Amino acid sequence: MQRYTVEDMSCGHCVNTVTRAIEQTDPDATINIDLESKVVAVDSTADDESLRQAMRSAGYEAEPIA
Ligand SMILES: [Cu+2]
Repeated sequence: MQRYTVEDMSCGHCVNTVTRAIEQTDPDATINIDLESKVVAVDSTADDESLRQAMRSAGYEAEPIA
């Protein structure tokens, strides 16, 4: 499970965009997004950099939560 803070997520549209970006990288990913805390939790076989790059390409900077 990888967790990220995505500060720029502000509405359901953002959540959908981030979700789609991750699914394009790993269609089998399990994605849990809490808009209130702006936390994206991803259970995926894709590596960290691929996931962050996918979100970055969609316009969202994802900071890993240690
Ligand atoms: Cu939005």
